[in-house]
Amino acid sequence: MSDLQLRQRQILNLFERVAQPFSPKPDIVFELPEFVFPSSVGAVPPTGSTRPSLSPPADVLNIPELELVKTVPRGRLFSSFHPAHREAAYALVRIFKNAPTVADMLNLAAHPDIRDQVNEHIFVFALSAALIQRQDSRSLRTPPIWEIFPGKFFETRVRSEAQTTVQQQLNKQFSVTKPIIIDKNFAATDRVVENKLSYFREDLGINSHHWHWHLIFPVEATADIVNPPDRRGELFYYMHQQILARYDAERIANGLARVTSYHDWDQPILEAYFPKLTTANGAIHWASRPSGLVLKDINIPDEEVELGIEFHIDDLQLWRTRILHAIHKGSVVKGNGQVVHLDDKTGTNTLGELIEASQWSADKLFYGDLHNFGHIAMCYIHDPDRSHSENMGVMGDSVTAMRDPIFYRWHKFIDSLFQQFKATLSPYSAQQLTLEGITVNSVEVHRNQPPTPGSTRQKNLIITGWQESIVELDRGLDFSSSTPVQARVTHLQHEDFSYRIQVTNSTKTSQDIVFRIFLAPIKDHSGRPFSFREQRLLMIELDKFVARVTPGANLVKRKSDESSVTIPFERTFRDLETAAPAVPLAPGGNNVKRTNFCGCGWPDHFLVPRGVPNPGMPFTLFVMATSWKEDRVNDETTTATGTHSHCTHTGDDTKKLCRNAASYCGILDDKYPDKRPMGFPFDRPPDKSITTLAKFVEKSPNITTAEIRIQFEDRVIRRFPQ
Ligand SMILES: [Cu+2]
Repeated sequence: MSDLQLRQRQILNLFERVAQPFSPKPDIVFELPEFVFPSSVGAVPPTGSTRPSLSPPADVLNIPELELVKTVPRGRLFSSFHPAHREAAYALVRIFKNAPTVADMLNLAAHPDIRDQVNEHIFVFALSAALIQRQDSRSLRTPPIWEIFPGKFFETRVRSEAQTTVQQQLNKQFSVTKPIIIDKNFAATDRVVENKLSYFREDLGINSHHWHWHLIFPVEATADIVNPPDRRGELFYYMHQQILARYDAERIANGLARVTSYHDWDQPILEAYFPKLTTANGAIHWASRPSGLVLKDINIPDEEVELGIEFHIDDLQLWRTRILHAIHKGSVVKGNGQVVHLDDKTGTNTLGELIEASQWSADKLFYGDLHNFGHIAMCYIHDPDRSHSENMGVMGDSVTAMRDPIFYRWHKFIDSLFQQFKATLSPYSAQQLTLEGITVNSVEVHRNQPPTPGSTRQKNLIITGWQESIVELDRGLDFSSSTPVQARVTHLQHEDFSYRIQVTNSTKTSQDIVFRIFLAPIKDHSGRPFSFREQRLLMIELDKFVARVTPGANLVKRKSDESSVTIPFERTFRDLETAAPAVPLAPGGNNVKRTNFCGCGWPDHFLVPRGVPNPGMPFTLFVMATSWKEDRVNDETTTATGTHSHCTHTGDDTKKLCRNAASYCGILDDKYPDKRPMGFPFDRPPDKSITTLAKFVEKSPNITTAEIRIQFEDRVIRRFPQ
């Protein structure tokens, strides 16, 4: 086993059954971490090792900061929106990051005083965060979050079925185990209209994306831990805005009105959510939120099992007022009195840090903690002072928050703050919206698959349907089992397709062109066509890439699975164990940046909305060409990473190594690879005279649009072999 393979297998081993005492695999050696131990402490060194082996003794580590980490007890739920929880988690990130080498970090993580004593959710959060942030661990991969914590994704029933499966195996009743079937509507019936969207809200990839995003862009990290990632606050705005655009398209396809903002905080919340999720052998459940509850002041005392938190809904009101004041005055004031103008370059970013709020907020005392405390108020709405000793609801955890319909209503409110700021900026000028010498004549989408019998190959048609994928549960369940336990989940999928863009370059030289591809529904749920003011907020970014365009006519082709927005379905624990390491452990080389960052990205299987059955749902496909020379940030981002990488690394290669999904996730330790505001050209309201999309594009030959249809077939389609 190479050094890299050993580290990879150690990580997988550490992430197995995290709620149970650690059990190292026979062929994986963990050693006592020398750097925190006096050499006299160890036991007898195993053969071939210079350091003592881990077991026995189970000593207590001599790390004072661990006290803070353990303020969130093992077995309890963890909230990345709760300030005291975040502090505890970041104390552990710091401990991991301070380990001299990756090997030291993993050995330390395996120590009983950490692995078996620290809250399991914090353990996974901190080790995942440290693996991403350390330069020397970039080539190592973490297993999918749904296999680490199946309890955050699958209903409690699955756990008991899994136990039965294991028992049958042990009794040898069946030689081949069948996967447990997970109903995509397990949490509710279609009798409640909101639940038509369960397949979106409870999707594995969507929730995993949200967890990874918040892991990569932490709120709490201090400067010694992580520098502010480039345009972090703006990404907070844009990534969540895009979630809303995608959710709205999905709602329209299901005959529902667009999501409404939740800003009347004394009004009852009518959309209920009953998660049916548990952890810790079913002993801890995520609370349900019945219809009709109203936000109340939060006053949770410090208890042995729960860290306290106290604030009033009035505080949220006050912070909202102060933020709106800043937006309409055009500046925020820092704690030291310094005025920061909200200009068109950095204003969105400044506001993002303020609204979320992160530790890079201009003044957290004054502008408060609006978005995070909203999550907290909603996750404790059923028991705001814990007088019933109830646990939090799913809104408290970034892994589960997107399951609840209120997540989208809350974020619609958060987005409305950004939109009020965007409305203060002047509309894009003709010069910003055109590109001299480049005409985009047309765009088409083509199905890659041969047409199904009875249908003819059609252009401008995308087919969606259901795909069944296998996930493994045995590494994440709370009981030990050497028997594989698989589950079969059903999720949305689409047939692969390609874009064909006809471009004329009337200049005399070749040009590197950025192609920006968006998609938006044309009509609302009642069939009324959207005005441009409405439609621009529904524009979903599908892809952004650079291609060289030579003088004269060009045909630019691009495959749907090369998107700068998406990542492929994550590999299982078992895949990662058996896969040969793809990249060297040592830093250096471009692929270092392209490895364990991969969990962040919109799931490829949700690249396009579901659409409706035959004849399909009409969408506008929008393509804009801008100049890479003007939009590029610096020379480094033009090669192996960033937008350009999507041209140079394609097909199998990107699937194996996992590409950057830079549009929503940026690039680790690098600049966001596009100088334009995120969401350009739809991020600002247009001039008042522009009421239709046709008017918006009429003076820009570098833009073209096409009407396409997305047709949903309510059957299982096969895309990747399982
Ligand atoms: Cu979020």
